[in-house]
Amino acid sequence: MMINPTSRAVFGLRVNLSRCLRSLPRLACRSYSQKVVPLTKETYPSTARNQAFARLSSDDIGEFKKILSDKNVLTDATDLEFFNEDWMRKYRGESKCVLKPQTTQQVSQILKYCNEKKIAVVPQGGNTGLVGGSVPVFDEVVLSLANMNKIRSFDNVSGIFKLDAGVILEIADQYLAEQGYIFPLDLGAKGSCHVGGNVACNAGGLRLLRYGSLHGSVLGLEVVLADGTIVDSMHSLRKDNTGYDTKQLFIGSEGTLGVITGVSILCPARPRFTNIAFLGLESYEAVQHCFTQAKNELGEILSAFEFMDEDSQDLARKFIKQTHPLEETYPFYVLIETSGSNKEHDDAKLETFLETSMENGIVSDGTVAQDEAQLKTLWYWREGVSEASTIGGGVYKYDVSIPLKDLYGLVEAARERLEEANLIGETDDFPVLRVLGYGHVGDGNLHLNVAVRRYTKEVEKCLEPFVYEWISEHHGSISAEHGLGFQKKNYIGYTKTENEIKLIKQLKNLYDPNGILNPYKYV
Ligand code: FAD
Ligand code: 2HG
Ligand code: ZN
Repeated sequence: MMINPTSRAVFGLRVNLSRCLRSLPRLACRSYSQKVVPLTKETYPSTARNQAFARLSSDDIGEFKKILSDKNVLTDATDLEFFNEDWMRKYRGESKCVLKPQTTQQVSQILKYCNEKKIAVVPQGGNTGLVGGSVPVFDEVVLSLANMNKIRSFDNVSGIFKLDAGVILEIADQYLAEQGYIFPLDLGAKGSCHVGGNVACNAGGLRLLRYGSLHGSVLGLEVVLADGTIVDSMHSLRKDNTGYDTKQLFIGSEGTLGVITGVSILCPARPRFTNIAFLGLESYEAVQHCFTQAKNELGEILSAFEFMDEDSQDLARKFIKQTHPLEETYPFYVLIETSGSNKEHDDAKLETFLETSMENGIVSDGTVAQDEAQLKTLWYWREGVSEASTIGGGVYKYDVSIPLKDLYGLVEAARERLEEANLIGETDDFPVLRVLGYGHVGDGNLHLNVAVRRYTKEVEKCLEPFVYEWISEHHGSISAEHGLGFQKKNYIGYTKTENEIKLIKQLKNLYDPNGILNPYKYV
């Protein structure tokens, strides 16, 4: 999108962004060049297999083949690899069977059978989750929603969209774009993750600031319970005050309460004009001032406010291997997106905001996208950090909510602790390569990434429970958007009270008395 040329003068667009556009790597794809990921049961031996769960027999496979066609029951070791291993290459299970149902009825039959036989099941979407929740810990059966990928209906007056849980987020959004609408969630893994997976972990993403949480936009769900019961609440109502709002329980339940097979979601009209500014700032203080000013001056057109520190951009430079949008380096960077319906109005607002922030010294440098391609490129320097963090071979990821004033303090504290322990350095002798901080300032959500050359117990012990204690002391949450999964199952107490945890356990027992759904995770 073009912005008024005068703002270019303010910002001195020094970099020819079109140079950055060549061969950007696709987001959320994985490299299999590294050595084999150790089994989770070996890395975390304190978690024992629940012997109440049955071992899969050839009779069970036969039963599954009666429910599904042969090609949708995977048992070949090579076919199973992707489903057993998580995106970070940190967790690996040893499931012997992946089931790929095509209908809700088939999901129901599978779960009914597994519940009766006490066969543990891991529901899986695009397998892009970042807490080890989407892969088996031991020999659980994987129930992949990948074949449930049909769009069911779209109402272009109300914006209500109904679709199967296995539709890939980007495909859902492309469909809506053709109708002049937008999916109210966007994230770096959009090319691989499923809308059902997004709902299951209550993903936040890059525009929560504008469109709010899935707890608000999801209007209804179709869910299959552990015993095979199909609960159809695919409603089309924005307002419904009858009884408990049970769908909310499944949003963020990470596959522990039921399998989501359908989603009904309210989608807003697609903004017609979008601007992106990518700014360099001297301090975290300046980032906070910039946010306040953006809210005040951009108001209703502000649709994203993201920040990145220099370490995160330095790894992104190494990963993306293109020229950075800003020539100079800065301790912090901010990406601001505006979206609206009146180009002149939006451009004028952004220009005033940029001029004021430069004049009062909050922002030191910046660039604005001039067209759609540059817009994507600037976003890539933010979205690509998640993948860039894996460049050394592994990464410890923490996604936290902390009151804004303390947000970056966690990155500094973690860095200091790793330095004191002599675990971080430029050469291969050190396990830790870099400590990165970035995230959704607009939502008070920090991503602390510790990029490592190898996963080691020494680093993990240095970080955990230290990170969780720090968050708790600063009145934060140990998960802002990625959930608990396997990684944080022992740490929920740092955020939730004893009675809250008791309630969660009671609900789990009620919905899944045999505990077959996604065991060893959550709590
Ligand atoms: P999976 O990874 O397959 O599963 C995630 C969890 O949900 C698991 O516990 C699984 O058992 C359960 N599950 C999956 N499908 C179902 C279902 N149909 N029914 C019941 N349970 C199910 N997250 C954010 O919140 N914001 C971001 O900005 C963001 N950016 C990301 C960027 C990258 C590059 C990557 C790799 C991940 C990112 N994530 C982000 C993590 C994020 O949670 C996921 O990408 C996405 O929401 C998971 O969807 P999925 O289909 O891959 O689910
Ligand atoms: C993001 O905001 C995602 O980019 C992923 O939530 C963060 O990889 C991460 O730690
Ligand atoms: Zn995020």
